[in-house]
Amino acid sequence: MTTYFIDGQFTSKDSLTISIDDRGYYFGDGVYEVVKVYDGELYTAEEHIGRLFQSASKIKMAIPYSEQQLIDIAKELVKVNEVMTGHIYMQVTRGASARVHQFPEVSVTPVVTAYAIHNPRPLSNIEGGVSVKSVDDVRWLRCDIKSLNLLANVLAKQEAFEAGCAEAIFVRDGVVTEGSSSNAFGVKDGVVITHPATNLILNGITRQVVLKLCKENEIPVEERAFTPEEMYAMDEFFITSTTSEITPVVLIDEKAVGAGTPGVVTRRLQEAFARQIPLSVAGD
Ligand code: DCS
Repeated sequence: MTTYFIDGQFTSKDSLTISIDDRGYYFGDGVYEVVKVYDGELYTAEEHIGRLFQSASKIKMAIPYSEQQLIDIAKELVKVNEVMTGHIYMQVTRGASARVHQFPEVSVTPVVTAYAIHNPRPLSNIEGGVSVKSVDDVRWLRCDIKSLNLLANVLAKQEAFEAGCAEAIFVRDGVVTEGSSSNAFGVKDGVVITHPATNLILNGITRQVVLKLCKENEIPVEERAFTPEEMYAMDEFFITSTTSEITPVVLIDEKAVGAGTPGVVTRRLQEAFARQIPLSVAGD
C-alpha cells in the first residue's frame, strides 16, 4: 500500500483525511512542486524545495517545516514506497478554515501533503518527439508562482490533447511564453532561444539545468521573447519539465519543425542531460 504524507504523518491513502474546508480545495490557495526520482535518489531537490518556499513567500504563506525537513520527508516517501524511477508530488495549502476569501487566523496551519509515485521516463516522446498546439495564454500575470490554481493550464492541455497533441504552447500578446506544464525553447542557426524568466513564465528547474548545459557545451543562448511566426521558422523546438526532461517538438500547429525530426542541438542537450542523471537510469 502506498504511503502518503499529510499534516505531519505518514499514512496510507485509504486512511488519510482532508478537510472539506481546506483552502486548496476551495480556492486553489496553495503551491506545489514535482521532484524527479532517478535510481531511488531525488534529483535537484534543493532547487525544487527552494522554489516551493519562494512560491509560498510570494503568496504570503509560511510553510510549517524547514527546507531540510521537507527534503527528509520526500526521501522517506521514496524509501518506504521503494520508488526507483518516478517523482515526488508535494503541495502546501493555506490550511482548513471556514470559506472566506481573506486569509484565515494565523493559528490556522498550512497543510503539507506529499506522495512518491513510480513513473518511468517518457522514452518514446524523448526519442521520437511530440506534436504541440499553440493556445491563447489567458493565465494571470504571476506565472512565476507554482500555484495550485491551474485551470487555464488544464483547459489548454485538454485543447491540445483533443487536437492529438502532447502539449499546449501558450502565446500571450504575440509572444510565445511556455507550455501548459513545461518551458519552451527554439533553436535557430545554432542559437537556443527561450522566454526570459519573468512573471510570465515559471522558471523551470529543468529550464535552468538546460541553460547550464548550454553554457558548459558552448551552445549560445538568447533569453528573449519570440513570436509564433519565429516559432514556426525555428530549425528545432523542444520543451522541458521535471517529468518530460528534454522532449523534442517535431510538429507545431500541424507544421513540421525543421526537417520534422528531433534536431542536432536538441540531441546534444539530451545526451548532456542523460550524462548528469544517475547512470543506471540514463538508458532506462
Ligand atoms: N512551466 C509550467 C507552467 C509548469 O507547470 C512546469 C512544470 C514547468 C514550466 C517546468 O518546470 P520544471 O522544469 O521545474 O518541472 N510542471 C510540473 C507539473 O505540473 N508536472 O510536472 C512538472
